[in-house]
Amino acid sequence: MRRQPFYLIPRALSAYPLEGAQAVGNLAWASAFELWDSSGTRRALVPAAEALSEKLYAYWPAQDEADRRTYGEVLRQRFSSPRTSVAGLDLDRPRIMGVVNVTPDSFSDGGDRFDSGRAVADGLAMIEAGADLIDVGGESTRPGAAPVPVDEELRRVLSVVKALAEQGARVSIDTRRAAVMAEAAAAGAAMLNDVTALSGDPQSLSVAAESGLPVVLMHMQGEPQSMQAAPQYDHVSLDVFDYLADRIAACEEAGIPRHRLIVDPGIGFGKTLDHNLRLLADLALLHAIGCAVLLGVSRKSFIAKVDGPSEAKQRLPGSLAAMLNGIRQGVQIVRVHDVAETRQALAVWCCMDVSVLP
Ligand code: 7PM
Repeated sequence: MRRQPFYLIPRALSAYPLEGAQAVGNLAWASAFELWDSSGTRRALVPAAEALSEKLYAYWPAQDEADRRTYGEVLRQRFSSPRTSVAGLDLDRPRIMGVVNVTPDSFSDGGDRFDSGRAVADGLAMIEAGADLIDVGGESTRPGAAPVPVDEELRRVLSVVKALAEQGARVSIDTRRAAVMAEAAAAGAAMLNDVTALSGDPQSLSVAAESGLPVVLMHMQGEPQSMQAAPQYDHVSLDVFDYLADRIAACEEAGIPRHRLIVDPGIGFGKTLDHNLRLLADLALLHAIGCAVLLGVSRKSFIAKVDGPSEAKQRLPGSLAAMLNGIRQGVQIVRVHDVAETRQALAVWCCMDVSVLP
């Protein structure tokens, strides 16, 4: 049995409000919804006006009339509630998060000295190229990656976070460790980004609450070392939705208000190709959680599985295509390695939005 009485997956998405369309987040409108019930069965595809009206309840047994009505009202509010700003960034348009990995593949001499000066320079170049945020990570979470000791992770990231923050950059720290979150916040980080959605360290919920910073809660099934062995889901989009909804509830209980939380489906984190493609097709479902949505598809291996073998740096066209699929579904933040190319793709995509044309 699933956790929600029903699920409405937004369909027929557009960048402007057609008659009867329902806002899904603040950057997209849905003119139809696919209805799924709590057993994970697809029930119908209906116009938005019908999906968010009393007619919706015709699809569910009478005995939970009150639950349906309450949940229907909750869903309407969650879809429509304003997504204002995070880390001082107004979410009135898609925002770019540039990735700075301070991990062995970024080591200049391949030894155990990494080049923090180069990491800072890369971050500043990304800001110049149009990044609104810089995500700094010291522990590779690629499939098969071994954990990095905390003090090694701190040694890698703190000087980079501090230097970038001092230059006025909005820095996000990509870590699952409470100690790294606390130190990075003290060094000037403006956002926490946790691939374990604050479940990977017993202290991280309290540290995140204490920090006052916005937090990206990402879905991952299993651990990086083994997550790609045999990913299993009943229905991947509904399962990821339920997990993120549970993590939001845990954060609210720990004193982190919903408006400081951002959700992320975790493409590539314990998912097969089919799971990743289904999540990308159903992304707009996540707006029903009522938080901003972040998407990370940049250079990920699903692109090579779709188009044929390629090195990470040869996956820019696929990265841009998957990123724009997210933008069409109202995603507010995209996590990318290629900032200038992403900025140009977004500029062209957004300028054809009829709501801005004269
Ligand atoms: C496989 C390939 C796994 C690449 C991980 C990666 C995300 C992230 C990373 C993401 C958020 C990489 C990533 N991916 N944080 N950190 N969302 N919030 O880019 O999708 O190397 S690591």
